[in-house]
Amino acid sequence: MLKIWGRTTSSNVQKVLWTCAELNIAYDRVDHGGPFGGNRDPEYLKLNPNGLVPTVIDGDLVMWESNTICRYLCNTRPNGHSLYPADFAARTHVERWMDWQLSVIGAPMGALLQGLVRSTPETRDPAAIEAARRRAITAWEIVDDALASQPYLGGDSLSLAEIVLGTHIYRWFNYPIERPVLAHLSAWYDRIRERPGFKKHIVMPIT
Ligand SMILES: N[C@@H](CCC(=O)N[C@@H](CS)C(=O)NCC(=O)O)C(=O)O
Repeated sequence: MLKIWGRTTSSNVQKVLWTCAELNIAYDRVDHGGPFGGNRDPEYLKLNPNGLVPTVIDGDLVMWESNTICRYLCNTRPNGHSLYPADFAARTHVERWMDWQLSVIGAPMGALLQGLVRSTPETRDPAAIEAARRRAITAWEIVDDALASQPYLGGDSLSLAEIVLGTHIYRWFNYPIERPVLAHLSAWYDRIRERPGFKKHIVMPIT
């Protein structure tokens, strides 16, 4: 059975868990990282030299990097190509948002997490929070535009594009910040948060 190392509150673990939910993949998960610790244990570092979660083991195969893990699951499990198209051209529409999650939206959303959730009144930096909020708005406007003509980022149905952005959009709409009205983005959020996998693995206190 697939083995997943990682706490359920980690955004990168959540992607893997939501993918498993969509594809009905059974797994055995171990709480690890964050308050559970263990990331610097020598035995864990042999599996994942980054000392981060998730790490996923499938038979003899050890994997880290959550987007890679999600792609692997789609490529190897029944119905996986519903989330990650087999057609190479269609696939680019999903892949680009997976790369965009890492290269564009990840940094400002990470800064908001640090500033709004993980700081203390003494360490909070309002200017940094505001800069991150503005950078995030610019990025979410790109998603809003992309959704003007289609219900999902990859086209007509949910894909890994939504799954890797799921935690970010949940946090965006739940942080105590001012947000511009972005109608397509809101409608998309309403669509994806109906998914049982989103309700089970994404909706939870942000820590
Ligand atoms: N690029 C990596 C990033 C992994 C990562 O940063 N994981 C965070 C949690 S979201 C982590 O392990 N933080 C330390 C911890 O949870 O103990 C991936 O996508 O898997």
